[in-house]
Amino acid sequence: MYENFRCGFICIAGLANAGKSTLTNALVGEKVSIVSWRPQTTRNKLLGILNGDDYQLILIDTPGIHEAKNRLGEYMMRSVKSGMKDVDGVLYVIDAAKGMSKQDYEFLENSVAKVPTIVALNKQDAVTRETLFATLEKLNGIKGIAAVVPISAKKEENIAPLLEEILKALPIGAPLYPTDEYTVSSSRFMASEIIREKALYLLDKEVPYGIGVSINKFEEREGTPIVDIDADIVCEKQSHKAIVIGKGGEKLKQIATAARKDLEKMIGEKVFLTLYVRVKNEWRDSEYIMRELGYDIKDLKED
Ligand SMILES: Nc1nc2c(ncn2[C@@H]2O[C@H](COP(=O)(O)OP(=O)(O)OP(=O)(O)O)[C@@H](O)[C@H]2O)c(=O)[nH]1
Ligand SMILES: [Mg+2]
Repeated sequence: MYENFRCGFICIAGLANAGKSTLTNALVGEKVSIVSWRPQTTRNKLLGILNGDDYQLILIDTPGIHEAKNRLGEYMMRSVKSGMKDVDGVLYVIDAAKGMSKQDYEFLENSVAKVPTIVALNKQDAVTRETLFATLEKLNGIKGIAAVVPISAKKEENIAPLLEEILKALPIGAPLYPTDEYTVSSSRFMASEIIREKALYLLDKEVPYGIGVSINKFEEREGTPIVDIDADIVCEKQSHKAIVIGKGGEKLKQIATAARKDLEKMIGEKVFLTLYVRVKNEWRDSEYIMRELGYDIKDLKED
């Protein structure tokens, strides 16, 4: 039944803020990963599944490559490594506005030697043709790249030709996930990510980087189309707590209102969202609290 069917895993990698999650969502056609203008938005590897008539493309969105400064950063970099394990191909995303860096070269040299590697030169909408061509030229100098496709993930430009190149890397095989699903993330996890996304947008300076979210309650009220969600916004310092709450609770209210709207869209029911703010000192260096916040810390220990 599946003789001509293709199915495989493609890891999406690149520097922080390159547009990996925006591209994941554009390819899947659904919001699988949260997006923000801040680097280090994605903290876990996440699956996005695109089901076609004769293929199932399983995308692994990963955290942006950066120099880890704490245990959370180390965990994120381990997630990239683990996301690259046993994949059928790599989709490497470069921000055309930033051009090629030493880290991009290093990653690509290493990747092309191992698996089919496709490059998405992203944010073509934000640069001149000259800038775009200069980077394309540099990429041409790297031997072994399967394809380079200039795109705009945000404006959904050139996504179809990119998809065509990606599908070439998939082996013949039956689907590995149900063909009517686009993610395997739980609703609880998605809810925590949506709340974190709003915190990333609405908080300033270093505060949003130290935010974690844990869902304490996610329950449908019996006999009603209403879902109650209680969540903790965890921050790193006592002084941050006051900032997250804001004057007269205004900031927390803004975060809750924005998150509730997205949660209602995701769940398709009315949501009552209650947010609490808690301080867990320097939690980004505590494996214990990271585990409490749902980070699958065993990734940190794997090699
Ligand atoms: N102009 C422009 N901006 C884009 C494009 N794609 C993504 N962005 C923006 O770039 C920023 C980062 O996007 P993300 O998708 O979160 O980037 P990421 O690579 O997943 O980032 P990390 O998870 O932090 O590594 C956001 O502000 C996006 O709106 C694009 O094609 N054009
Ligand atoms: Mg991301």
